[in-house]
Amino acid sequence: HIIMLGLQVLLVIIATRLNAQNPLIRDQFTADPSARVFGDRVYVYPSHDILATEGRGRVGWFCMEDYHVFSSSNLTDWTDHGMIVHQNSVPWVRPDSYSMWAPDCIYRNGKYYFYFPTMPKDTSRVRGFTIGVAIAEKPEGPFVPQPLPIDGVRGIDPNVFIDKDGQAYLYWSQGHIYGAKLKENMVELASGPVVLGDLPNKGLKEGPYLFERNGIYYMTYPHVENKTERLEYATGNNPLGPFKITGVIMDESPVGCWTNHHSIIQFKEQWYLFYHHNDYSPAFDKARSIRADSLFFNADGTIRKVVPTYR
Ligand code: FUB
Repeated sequence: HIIMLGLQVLLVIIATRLNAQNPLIRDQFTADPSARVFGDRVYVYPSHDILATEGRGRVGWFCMEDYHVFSSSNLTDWTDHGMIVHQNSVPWVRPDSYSMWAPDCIYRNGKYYFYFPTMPKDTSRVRGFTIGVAIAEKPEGPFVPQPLPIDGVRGIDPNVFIDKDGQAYLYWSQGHIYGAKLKENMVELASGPVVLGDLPNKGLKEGPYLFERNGIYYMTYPHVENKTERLEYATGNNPLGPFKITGVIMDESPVGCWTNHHSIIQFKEQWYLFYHHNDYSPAFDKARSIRADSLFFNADGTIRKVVPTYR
């Protein structure tokens, strides 16, 4: 009896601990988590949802003015390193846009490159969203924004991948998913953008995230055909495809957050999916919270569906 009781207490503690993990950040809204392993910590670069008010953004819509970065050594205790980029600190950004949407960050040759989509003041080159870069020497900054956005890019949701041969790629979305090679300097395109045309042609696709495992390139993306986004993936032998639509990573949310946006990392031998949901704002799905769950592969390299731990 004592052993059984002890086991039950242990299970309750474990269950409480696991449940306690999501959402990851509890004192502010966060979305679109781009997770990266730098050294022995996980760094997450999310969007930072705030609530629009008259004169601050568009009421009822996404509203974001800055980015924070968070890090953890155990995926449970998170350090907020504070604000790293604000719309007012980037010379080319329209200060009244409140559109600092889903970012990404990557390490190369001693520097950290932070990519973010937002609206430019000068619409003569690009109307709508474009993508900028800020550079730091440490993952938590300070980040110095480049004076201009990346030439030749129109769209949102940047994602960067560096292949084994050192070639870097930038992906983004604008109705479809686009990809292009980046120059060694990480702030200019080295090739013209191509549409990744083998992905679903019906419904909105956005939030591309590419990773490689055992020689398979996984192009993963949120895709909405009905009401909410489903995380799907396609696989190929090359970072720019061709890709073959392969499966679903996470089903549509049954409880009404129309966006989902993710990243996938391996940390200490375990793979994880980072994503978001409107846990702390059930009535308004543009105030979101980031989450993470373990992700597993089958022997043939396909991904087992992740079932979120909604409460
Ligand atoms: O966070 C604003 C937008 O919502 C992102 O750019 C999309 O991926 C979706 O999550």
